Amino acid sequence: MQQYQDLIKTVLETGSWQDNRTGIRTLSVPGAMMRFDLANGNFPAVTTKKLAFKSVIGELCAFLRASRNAAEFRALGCKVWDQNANENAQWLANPYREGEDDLGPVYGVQWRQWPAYKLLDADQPAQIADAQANGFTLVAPIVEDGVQKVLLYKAVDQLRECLDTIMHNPGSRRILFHGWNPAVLDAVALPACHLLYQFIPNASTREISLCLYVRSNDIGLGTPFNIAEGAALLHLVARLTGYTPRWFTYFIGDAHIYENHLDMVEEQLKRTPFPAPKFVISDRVPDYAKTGKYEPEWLEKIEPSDFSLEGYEHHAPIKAAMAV
Ligand code: THF
Repeated sequence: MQQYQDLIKTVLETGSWQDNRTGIRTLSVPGAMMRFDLANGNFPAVTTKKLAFKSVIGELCAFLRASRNAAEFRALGCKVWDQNANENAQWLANPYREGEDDLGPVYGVQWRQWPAYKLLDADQPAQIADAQANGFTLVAPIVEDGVQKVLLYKAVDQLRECLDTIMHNPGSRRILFHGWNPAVLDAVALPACHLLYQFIPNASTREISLCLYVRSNDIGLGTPFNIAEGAALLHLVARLTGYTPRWFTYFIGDAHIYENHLDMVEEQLKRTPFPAPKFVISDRVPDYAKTGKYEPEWLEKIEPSDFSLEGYEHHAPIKAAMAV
């Protein structure tokens, strides 16, 4: 993955020191982009150290199941949420934290169950009926400034709606889901870092691409993880909708290297990247291109063992501490 090497170089050569919430300063660059071609099963795994692939896939499975609890991430093979759940003093004191291992309504909850409310005038029956036809349920009547209103609620499965649109309206340029919900920022262990996912299918080439925006990215630890996760998600969505994964474009807002990761990234620059491995999804997972049967419920049914890498050549693992 030459592009990861280039990103490290750019930050080392042009970055500025910055203070942040963690107390460990970073070398930061405002704005970066990488673009990976996933044709032929190519998978953008970092090779200049060992990628914790099982952990990446465990995290993705937990997100797909709308998990908000670090114990569930651990059960799926991913330990990287333990510290954010149980070691951040601010979060420990947050009244929204529901006990040991709770993370609040993070990523997957927003992907699969974004809480949506409508407050409609009671004398607008057509609006109320339309909302109900679209899955909103009546929560309560409310009087606001002397006007009778009704409050309606729906948990929006943004990701499922993306798949439905890929199936039924692939020319849409609105096939996206968002992790940044301003209404819950006060109630999560960590506001979403990778937060905007846009799928771009092409009905004539039968290829599907993904643009991902990450507001803040820890290049030493988070970037390899999040690149792999986005690519795995694109492969899965492609499988379930009958497309071939193609371009994965990865945009970063604040791209930074923590001061205590400098030795690690400098060591990685001395290493020569290996060719990309192939990504394999088990035969258990239906391939729409072969079955012609649309089965989006596999988003939740997927197990970590359904994903693997073939021919993954990499340099020795490097351990590094996560800033909390
Ligand atoms: N906080 C910080 N400081 N950096 C991040 O990248 C980050 N995340 C998530 C939330 N908070 C963050 C957590 N994701 C690792 C990987 C991803 C993380 C956090 C930590 C990590 O330590 N990776 C090691 C070992 C992983 C393992 O063995 O399971 C690695 O070598 O990759 C950004 O999403």
